[in-house]
Amino acid sequence: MQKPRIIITPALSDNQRNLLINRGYYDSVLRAGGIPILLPLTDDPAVLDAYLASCEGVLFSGGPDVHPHRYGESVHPACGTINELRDTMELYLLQRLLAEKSRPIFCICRGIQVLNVALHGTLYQDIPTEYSGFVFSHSQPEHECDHAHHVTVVENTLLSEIVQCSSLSVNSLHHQAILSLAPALRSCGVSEDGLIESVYLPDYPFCLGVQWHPERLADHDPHSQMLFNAFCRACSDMKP
Ligand SMILES: [Mn+2]
Repeated sequence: MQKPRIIITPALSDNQRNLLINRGYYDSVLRAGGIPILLPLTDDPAVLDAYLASCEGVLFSGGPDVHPHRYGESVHPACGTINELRDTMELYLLQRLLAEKSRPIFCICRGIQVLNVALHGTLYQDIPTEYSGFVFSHSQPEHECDHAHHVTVVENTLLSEIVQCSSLSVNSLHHQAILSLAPALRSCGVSEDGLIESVYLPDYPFCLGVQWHPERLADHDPHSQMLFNAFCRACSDMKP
């Protein structure tokens, strides 16, 4: 079988001169049998349409905060770095994907937040200052590649089907999270302190979001690699 081509949205270096991608995204897709392809940072629909036409699946990677005006709010002082070009690019890609329903989608960290905003949900702009249920830090860079907290897996969801267990040990590198869940999305994973950490879109071939970073765990954690395997399998299955 031909390997599915997976396009991945890029991050930008602090000096804005380099497109970046953590190698875990590439390695996890490669282990899953896919071909990872990094996108340029552009909001040109003709370019994005061409990339979409040439791929079987789209991975929305981690990155800066979505501009709050995208969900009807002003910028909170604790909101982090924003890249409006990337907002425009990713919201365009999602709009196309969700309309066509023909390519699997995997959304990681910022990705789950963009997905929620694209479907009319909202975000906590900063967990420590806006979420009263906050009991431990969700920003644990010292545990980038190991356990930071648990996620309870909701039964009978896309996530439970994939991982076949009721609890996951995850890392945590986010200061924002889903506040109001988009009406079309379903929660499929919740942290010990009550934040939505995973969502999926029913009635779509494969659309999964996770708030943690499985790409940094997948080389030693089977449940993390299972997410990439299921995504790439779905991409292969959709190939004509
Ligand atoms: Mn977390």
